[in-house]
Amino acid sequence: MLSDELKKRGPIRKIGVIGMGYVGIPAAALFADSPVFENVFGFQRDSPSSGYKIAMLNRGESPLKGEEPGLEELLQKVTAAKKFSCTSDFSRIRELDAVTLSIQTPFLNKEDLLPDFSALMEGIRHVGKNLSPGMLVVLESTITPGTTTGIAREALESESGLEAGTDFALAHAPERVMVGRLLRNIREHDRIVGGIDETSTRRASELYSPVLTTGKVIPMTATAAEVTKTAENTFRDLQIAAINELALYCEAMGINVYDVRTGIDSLKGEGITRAMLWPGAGVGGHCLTKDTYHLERGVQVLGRGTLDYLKGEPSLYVLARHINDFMPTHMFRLTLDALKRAGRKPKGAKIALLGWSFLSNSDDTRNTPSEPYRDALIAEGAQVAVHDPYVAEYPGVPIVPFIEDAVKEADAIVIFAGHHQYKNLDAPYLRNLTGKRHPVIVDGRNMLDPDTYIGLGFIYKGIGRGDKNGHAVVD
Ligand code: SAJ
Repeated sequence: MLSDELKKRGPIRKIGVIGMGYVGIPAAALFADSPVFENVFGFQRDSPSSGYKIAMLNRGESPLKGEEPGLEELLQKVTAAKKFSCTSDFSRIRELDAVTLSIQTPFLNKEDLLPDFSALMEGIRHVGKNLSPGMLVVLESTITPGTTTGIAREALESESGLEAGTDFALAHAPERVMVGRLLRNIREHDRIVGGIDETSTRRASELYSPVLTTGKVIPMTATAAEVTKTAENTFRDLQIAAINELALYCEAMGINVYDVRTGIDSLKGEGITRAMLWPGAGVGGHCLTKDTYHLERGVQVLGRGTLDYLKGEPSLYVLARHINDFMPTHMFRLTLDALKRAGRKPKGAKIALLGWSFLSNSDDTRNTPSEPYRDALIAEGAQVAVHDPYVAEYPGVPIVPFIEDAVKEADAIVIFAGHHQYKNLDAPYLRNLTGKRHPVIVDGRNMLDPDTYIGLGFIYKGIGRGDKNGHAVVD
């Protein structure tokens, strides 16, 4: 019986975290900082691309890019106290009471949207080979519903010869961290903890409770935890798609979507919420662009054909993905319409693309919506100069350091990211830089005041600005 094995083993004292990335590192540091636990190993493959992290972490230095408040100090503290060390020797897993896996699960490619679990399965096999009775295994990676009780459980059992739920505890506790707030998120967010059985859920709760400050453990089954994680991002993507579609409607009806948003949002009262998000040039990142497809695969695999749904209709959530992925195309069409009004064809035109990262005031470029937009313009023979104050480089895409380098002689200026710097651009200065009587300006993130630009002779287009997009050109 698992409860007997856990009783024999006693409370969790020694922990392992596999995958020293932006999820594993803060998790390991927080476990190590808890007086409840005795020792934490961070496991990192000594691979050419990330083996360097091992030495860095053992010096108490964080290999993560960008600001992570408190992380470096915490790593210094726990390494100095010899409560945390990093190793590539996976055989040391056998010394542990609990091990978590925070290994990335990217999609193989954008087309078939099949997740690449190879790195995660390699980590799982390492655990299986070193598993002993009474241990707890927790998957933190974002995974397709059905993975914990499916391929993960099977791999652990076949590698170890032990049985999940009888000899060892197995659970899924999805990460909910945002870069820039890693430690705070782990301490303050509620933690979904889903075991393959009650005993596993309880054991996993013992592991996470000590690191939570304001957050609480929310227990459920492993599969419910997998669905919670993927669906919480699916719903955010859906909310964004809902207001993106409304923005397109408002453009077609000649009204300002932001007036409508303010109006709808004014409906207040107990339990009344419309959770209106913001329309924009598209949805990027590695969460919202993927998690819907994890959820969809989950219901196909686990649902085993028992799903009762509208015959022949696409999933609402996949349709939401398609609407959000349409927004860069809409930006492309707005640009071409405006160029046409300026008497220009895209061929040979110069476009200043402002914003390459997928998120405002961030350097994160994963799945940026700016990329399909740039590709479409280049296919039309336009020249695209990309500027982004946070992004220094991107494979195959030259990024100019100064906005002037992008805007000089440009036929169109197009805003894709809501970076602070783009909030108060100097319109007359920009117009002079273009050297055009009627330069185009396309605002993908509601950063600009349309009348300022229209009054200067710009040809303006804005997402959701049906009230301005057909404006008369001012000479
Ligand atoms: N976006 C919009 N309109 C909005 C909000 C976002 O177009 O109203 C776009 C952004 O420009 C970006 C994309 O959507 O291109 C994603 O933005 P995001 O704010 O959702 O940021 P992410 O992708 O980093 O999402 C993360 C997720 N966190 C985790 O997975 C742990 C998500 O669950 C969080 O809700 C989100 O951060 C957050 O709220 O900050």
